[in-house]
Amino acid sequence: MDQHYMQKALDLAKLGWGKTRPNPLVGAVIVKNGEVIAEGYHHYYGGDHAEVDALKKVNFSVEEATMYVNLEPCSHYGKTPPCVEAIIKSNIKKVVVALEDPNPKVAGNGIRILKNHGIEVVTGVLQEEARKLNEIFIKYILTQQPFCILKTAMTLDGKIATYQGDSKWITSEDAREYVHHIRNRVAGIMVGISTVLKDNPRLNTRIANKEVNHPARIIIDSKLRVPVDAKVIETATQQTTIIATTEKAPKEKINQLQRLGIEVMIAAEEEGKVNPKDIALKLGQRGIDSILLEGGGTLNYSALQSGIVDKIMYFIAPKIIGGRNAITSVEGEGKDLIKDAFTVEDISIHKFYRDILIEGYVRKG
Ligand code: AOF
Ligand code: ZN
Repeated sequence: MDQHYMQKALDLAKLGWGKTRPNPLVGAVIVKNGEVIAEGYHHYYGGDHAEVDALKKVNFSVEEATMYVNLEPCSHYGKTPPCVEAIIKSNIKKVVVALEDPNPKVAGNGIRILKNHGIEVVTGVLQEEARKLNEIFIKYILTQQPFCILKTAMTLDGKIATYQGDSKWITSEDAREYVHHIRNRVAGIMVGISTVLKDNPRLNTRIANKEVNHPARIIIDSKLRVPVDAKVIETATQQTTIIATTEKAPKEKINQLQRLGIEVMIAAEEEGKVNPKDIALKLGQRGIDSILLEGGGTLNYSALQSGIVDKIMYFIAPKIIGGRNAITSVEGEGKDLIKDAFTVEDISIHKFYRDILIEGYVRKG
């Protein structure tokens, strides 16, 4: 039953997708005599924490009740008072926690304080699910660097476009719709300038009948070739647009873009190109906790090579197009030997209509 109620807490937490950043997704369920008596979740950044949201819903005693929460209750004064205080005051009997809070301000203190006040605490229920749900929060609170997801859509033979550059569409509508759910969850979406020149994309979130989060658009453009009539520039007043370039970019173009509402970020240079590691650091400082990298093959390779990629999402369509000049999902120089390959671990496979999604985590170090 513990797992059942914790799953409920995880599902409630997901209602906050796209709204709590850079704070975690947290859900809480209060159970008494085998019955759920209250549910709560963290609705938006700065709002009540899940535990307090749930406690506010009960108008009778929670003595003898158990709270299920997917993250350790906090013990610090932040935007709100510590949840452990509210829990202790409620006289709740037991708290079941999925994951210890990685936030150095909490990190085990919440659990310790609850135990010191005679509350029974059980930890580790659905821990792995809880860790995955908050993988962005965990990386960002510990490193101040964004969690980076490389997403690509390719054919069975690994191509992301035909030799003529045609790429519409490789995957089916179901898979493409899911990408908009991912965009809804991240702070930034990153592409290379060639994608802007070729596809003139909007890089926003489109989900029917839903209020969505539009991630900041991050365009890697070392020579500042972006045309001022590109869709991403024309809509810069409606959706944050960041262009990452180098010292060598022409000053007048920088000024012109800034006047149009673009944030120009100057990053360190590496062989004439923007250094992905440096841009990730600067984006982290700028408050961007997560990036969906939808770059072409060249940007994908340099991002992998620089070590900024945490997770991959490969959508694979059952199509074969061939062509030695058709670009693949990762280009660049490439590795000399198989033993040097980027290794992806903790793989999971999902199906979207006839397409397959392979997800996994890039091994570091
Ligand atoms: C949340 N929502 O439901 C829980 C959180 O910025 P503050 O003051 O709201 O505190 C944020 C920290 O509180 C967060 O980093 C995490 O350690 C802890 N728990 N945060 O935003 C919640 N339970
Ligand atoms: Zn709290």
